[in-house]
Amino acid sequence: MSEEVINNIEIPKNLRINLTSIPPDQAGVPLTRKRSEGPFPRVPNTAILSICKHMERNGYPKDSYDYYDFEMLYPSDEEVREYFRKYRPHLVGLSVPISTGYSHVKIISKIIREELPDTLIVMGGYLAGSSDAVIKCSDVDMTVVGDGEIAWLKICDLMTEEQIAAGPRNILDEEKLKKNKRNIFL
Ligand code: B12
Repeated sequence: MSEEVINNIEIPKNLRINLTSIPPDQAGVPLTRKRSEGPFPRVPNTAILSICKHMERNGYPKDSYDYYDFEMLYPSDEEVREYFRKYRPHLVGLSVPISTGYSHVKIISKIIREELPDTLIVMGGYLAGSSDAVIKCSDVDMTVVGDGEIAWLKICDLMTEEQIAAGPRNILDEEKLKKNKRNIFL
């Protein structure tokens, strides 16, 4: 069991975290042109860049997470399924900067849940203003409202080797959450 120890937090070597950008377009409506064909350079999802930087600052190595730029790539449902089937993240963070991304959240979270029943799916961004609807009507497990860097890091820190073995979604167990000293609710 070789683990890196940085700032008293043991980061499992096999930890796989995914961050996915969700676009504002309605799911099922094809794009009129590729994102790369637009007249202006495209800025990647700033929230994900900021969250990744925060993880990096706190000792998470680059090979512990992957940024899936769904917004840029605009893959088909089958390609999304293939990506998650191959990468098999323990923790997924969907970033929805514009609330109209809801239809994509429903579809993508369903695909992830079908492929990875034990994976914890978290959602952040402006759509978190409608957290009740998201939690009730999609396969998202948990939402983060407001700035996400600190909350996200706390969720990542919960992904210990034991937690991964027990199933990352097990942290949703109320009793375990109460016992957990690193409270994720800010
Ligand atoms: C910069 C910006 C843009 C840039 C985006 C650059 C980029 N690619 O990221 C550009 C100019 C491209 C843009 C375009 C648009 N934008 Co804009 N934009 C903003 C602005 C001014 C700042 C957003 C930002 O980058 N913040 C800095 C980052 C670091 O923080 P953040 O995005 O807030 O994310 C934090 C949290 O939300 C959370 N979080 C986010 N994702 C996740 C994921 C996880 C897992 C977790 C845990 C947390 C988390 O943590 C993050 C870090 O603290 C906001 C207004 C504002 N002041 O917030 C409007 C805003 C987001 N935009 C808005 C809109 C409507 C649009 C457009 C639809 C406009 C249009 N008609 O074309 C387009 C859509 C473009 C697109 N493809 O998504 C609205 C969204 C309204 C809503 N409630 O849905 C906002 C709120 C402005 C407004 N008040 O109307 N935008």
